[in-house]
Amino acid sequence: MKTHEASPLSDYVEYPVDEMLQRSADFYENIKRRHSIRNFSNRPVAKAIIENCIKSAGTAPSGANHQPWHFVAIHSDEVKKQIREQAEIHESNFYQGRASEEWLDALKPLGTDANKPYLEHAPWLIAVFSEKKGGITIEEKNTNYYVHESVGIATGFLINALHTSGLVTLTHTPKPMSFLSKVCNRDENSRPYMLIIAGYPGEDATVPHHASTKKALEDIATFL
Ligand code: IYR
Repeated sequence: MKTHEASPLSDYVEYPVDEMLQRSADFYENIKRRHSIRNFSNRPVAKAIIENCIKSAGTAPSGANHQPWHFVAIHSDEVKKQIREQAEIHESNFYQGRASEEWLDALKPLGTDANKPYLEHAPWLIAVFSEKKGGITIEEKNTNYYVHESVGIATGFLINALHTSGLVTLTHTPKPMSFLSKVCNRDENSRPYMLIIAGYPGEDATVPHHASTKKALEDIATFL
């Protein structure tokens, strides 16, 4: 039977209210400069930066603190090539018929297609996996809770960390994604969740107008 033990909160930092207001405004100004980029430079990015970003993702809250995630950071040209090949096969099927007309219509303003050169050009691909079974240590194989929610939050932390470090990102969800398990040597307990592409923007990187149209506060929030 596990027991409850706790230490006093010692690393909380309280800011004066004015500073808090300024910090919240600054955070918004910074995070709204994050865009999904589909044109990457092949400039290298140090592994240590990616390690720090993944460590940040690993601090996310999760069901029973089981941390039901695994990140495969891919730098190898050979592995990137395999991922591009596989993803493009699936994406071709998607764009040539598997996707509904409505879906393809929704994607038109983003200008996406089945070609995914960034999967080879970008210095880093981070495949995010969710773990069906686990626990507080890596050896455990207990039930994980709120897996999707937990991995979603960790992925958000990861994207924020990469952006804050000065990199651009793309959240990519090839459909189906199961090939990622094989390419990344994950077992059947691991389910591919998302692929994050990270690096410097290419010189001709663009932001689709459609993607920068954000809903107003009144449209996304209700204060009671
Ligand atoms: N996976 C495809 C299609 C795609 C789907 C959605 I929803 C997007 O927001 C963007 C793309 C692709 O990557 O092209």
